[in-house]
Amino acid sequence: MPLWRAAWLSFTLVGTLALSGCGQQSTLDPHSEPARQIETLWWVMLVGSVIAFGGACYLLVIAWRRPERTGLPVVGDSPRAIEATVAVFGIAIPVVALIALFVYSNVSVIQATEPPAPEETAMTIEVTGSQWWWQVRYPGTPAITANEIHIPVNTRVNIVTEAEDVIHSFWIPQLNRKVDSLPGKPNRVEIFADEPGRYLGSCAEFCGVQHAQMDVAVYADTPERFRAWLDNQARPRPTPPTPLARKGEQVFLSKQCASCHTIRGTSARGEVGPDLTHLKSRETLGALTIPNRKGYLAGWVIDPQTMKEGTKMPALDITGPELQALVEYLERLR
Ligand code: HEC
Ligand SMILES: [Cu+2]
Repeated sequence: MPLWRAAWLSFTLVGTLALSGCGQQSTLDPHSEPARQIETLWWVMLVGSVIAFGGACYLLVIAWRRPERTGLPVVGDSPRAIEATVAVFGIAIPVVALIALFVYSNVSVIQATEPPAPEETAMTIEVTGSQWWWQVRYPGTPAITANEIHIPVNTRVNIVTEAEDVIHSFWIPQLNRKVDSLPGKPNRVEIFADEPGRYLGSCAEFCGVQHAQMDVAVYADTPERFRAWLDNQARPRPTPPTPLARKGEQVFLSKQCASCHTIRGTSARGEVGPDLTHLKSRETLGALTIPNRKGYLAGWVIDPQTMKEGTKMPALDITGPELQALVEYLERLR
């Protein structure tokens, strides 16, 4: 294969691989100042490594095409010149480059992405990772939800993250750096979004079978929408409006559901699974695994293990009419 074809083929392959990493969870589409700093660092490192790699490839190609030639191009073959070249390219340039990168990333990027003092941010949200979902609390209000974090747009928000069981990691690439969620040791990160929208993240530390389906979404809303959302989340569950929904609540409270889930306004106080008080206000179920629509919800309740294999919610013995009532009830939890 001629050289140019080999070069073109590898360029295409590498390009395809690189682009397949692009999507919504991209560091290269930043929506906050810290995320922009991280993006700049990414480009600086890419350009630097392309120059270094390109130089090395150039020398290899020269050596390969002119095997009969002795010494180095330009430098020639005097031993002193060769030693000096090795010293410059093998020691001086790498040392300078690494020190420069160290100083730049530590002084500039790490500082910029460091969490500010909590009193400098408008609000705090507590995010706790469990196998395999995220609990989201708004301290100072009774609001508790799961996997879908709402924040006001253009507002600095202090995230305090911990884990319930094993180590997880919280990362919204478009908004800021990654922080580990550790059992018993809270970590903080600021999130800020400069535009309304949905910003996706995933658990970024392997944490067991369903690590790959432990996603999280940040919704940046206008301040009014956010206020309305939070006020609603803080309320107890809406009273079941129909007889079937009332029956559903009875089923929920008499089955094991209530020992794992909380529904504020009822006697259900379980803390193993997500708070379901306003379940229907979420767009997804099972940490963004399935859409929150009636059919999926019924499927989840009757057979969670098929929807998300290994999930900590067991399949319970539920009859058809009980399932119907349960779904009617859960669908009303807005
Ligand atoms: C042993 C504890 C346990 C029991 C019992 C249990 N669940 Fe769950 N449930 C969980 C856990 C844990 C999750 C989170 C699963 C995940 O995302 O991996 C969950 C998730 C859910 C969700 C999705 C919530 C969301 O926002 O993603 C619904 C709905 C739900 N359970 C309803 C029920 C109902 C109805 C019952 C009773 C028939 C029930 N659960 C019984 C532990 C339990
Ligand atoms: Cu994980």
